[in-house]
Amino acid sequence: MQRRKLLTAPATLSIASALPVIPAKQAGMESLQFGPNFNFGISTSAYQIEGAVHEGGRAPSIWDVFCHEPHHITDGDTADVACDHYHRMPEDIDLIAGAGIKNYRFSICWSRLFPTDDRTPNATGFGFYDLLIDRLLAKNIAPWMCLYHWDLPQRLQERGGWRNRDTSARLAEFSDQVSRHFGDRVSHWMVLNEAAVHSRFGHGVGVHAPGLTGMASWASALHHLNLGQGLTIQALRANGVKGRIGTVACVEPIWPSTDKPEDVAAAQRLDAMWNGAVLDPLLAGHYPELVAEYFEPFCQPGDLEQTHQPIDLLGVNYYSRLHIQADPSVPLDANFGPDHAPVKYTALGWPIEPDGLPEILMRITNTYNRQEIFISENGFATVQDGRPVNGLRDAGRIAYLQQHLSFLKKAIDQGANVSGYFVWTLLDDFEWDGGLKWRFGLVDVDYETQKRTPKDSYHWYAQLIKLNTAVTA
Ligand code: GCO
Repeated sequence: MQRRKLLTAPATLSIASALPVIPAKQAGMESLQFGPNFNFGISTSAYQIEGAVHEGGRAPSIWDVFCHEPHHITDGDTADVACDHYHRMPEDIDLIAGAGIKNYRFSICWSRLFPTDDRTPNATGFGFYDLLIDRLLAKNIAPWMCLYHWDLPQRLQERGGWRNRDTSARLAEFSDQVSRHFGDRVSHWMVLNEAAVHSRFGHGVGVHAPGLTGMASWASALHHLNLGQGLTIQALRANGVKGRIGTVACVEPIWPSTDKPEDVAAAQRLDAMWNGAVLDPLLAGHYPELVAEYFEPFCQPGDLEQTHQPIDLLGVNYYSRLHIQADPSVPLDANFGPDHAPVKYTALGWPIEPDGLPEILMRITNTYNRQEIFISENGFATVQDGRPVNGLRDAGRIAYLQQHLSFLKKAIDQGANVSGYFVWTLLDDFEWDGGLKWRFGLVDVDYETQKRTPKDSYHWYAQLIKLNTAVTA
């Protein structure tokens, strides 16, 4: 996600390569003990790694169309091949197993499973995910399946996509069929990934697929995502799936850049839009007052009972705080503003703020009745052209992960009910509008040869998991 699309990067970046180098073999792991029931995992998504966009009967998604239009993606990259995971899936699962990771969150590609219409399954597509899940289970890795990570079939976009209320029912119908097929083997079901980003960036400001803009477009897309999520949770429960049911949201503390009243008010509005309008309909059955008016044209009587469903656990993607100032030239009069010094940045210009993690976890804990949470994404990108000069020696990434894990522990000590932590991500992958240049993986991918090479952080994470397992076994 390009969190800073609406502003220019800070003039002086103290980039994370300047973080203290922590030797992978020490790295202060002794303090990172999370107990016997804690789930360490790793996350990916279908569109970002699979490639093979024309194979196995797959039809285009909105992202295929968006990538092939000019000027959307850095360097004109596409995900046509990406990490070629579709052909290299066994090797990639072996990498997960090789690090001792016992939980894998992945997403499924809707237009691979139902390319032509909503009722005709594509046996080749189902076969691919059957093999994936069976291989995971054979390696004793729990499959955490995300049903929708932004790659809507283009055929549904042509009928209005998420601005069309019917797409909510289509998601539930898709999930119903998928859960009947995989319901005996999936350990955790995640309905959506980051409805805030998908609605705002894809349907509000147009920097993600399907490239739409405007407040009405954003609000209708988000409401229909929320509704589709509620209907899906009910469908999964009705099918009696074995796995636990949840969803994934990016939840970030939103701070005003200054204490000027207009900046404080702008931060409150953005918080209602970014965090509240995703969590409240699901966990409390309403929209936040500050933005409720935008949803009125789309929210029909009874909708908020449908969106308000009990979940077993909430995935929280955390990268940093958002620092916001008033800016009348953008929707909601709220734009990114200067950060609070002293803050370090990743190479993407995202602030490194591990102390924001307990802040947001305690807020969720206190607001939503101690909801069980897992960290579904947390990770660190470098930006790279060509082959890595020193990309495998990723001390900055190790430091980032370690700092976030220490603050996660603080949140647990303060009472947050957190049962897992998943790193974003296994492989360097296709990072949406950032293309192939942003490298988040624990494993380096040479896109010329598709050779995978574990970085230091991969070995560090393996060691952390081993240490936790050894102590708790
Ligand atoms: C998101 C998505 C991931 C991203 C990751 C890094 O948060 O945008 O869930 O698909 O790739 O967060 O940007």
